[in-house]
Amino acid sequence: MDPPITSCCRSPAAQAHVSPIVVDIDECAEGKHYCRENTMCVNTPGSFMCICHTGFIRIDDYSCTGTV
Ligand SMILES: [Ca+2]
Repeated sequence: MDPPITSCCRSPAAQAHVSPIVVDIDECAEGKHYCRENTMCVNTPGSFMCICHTGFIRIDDYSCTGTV
């Protein structure tokens, strides 16, 4: 006799529960962001943001300044 198949993940019912997973890179943690001085890198799904520190003025998407 063949032994019983012990696969947990090959039944159609199990596959139906697999949902698409957004593969995101944490650019902040991996140092792949381009945030410059006076900003804080914030990871977002598929991208990242550079947030100005409190009191600093945004120059562009990646940098802020404390002096005008
Ligand atoms: Ca990201």
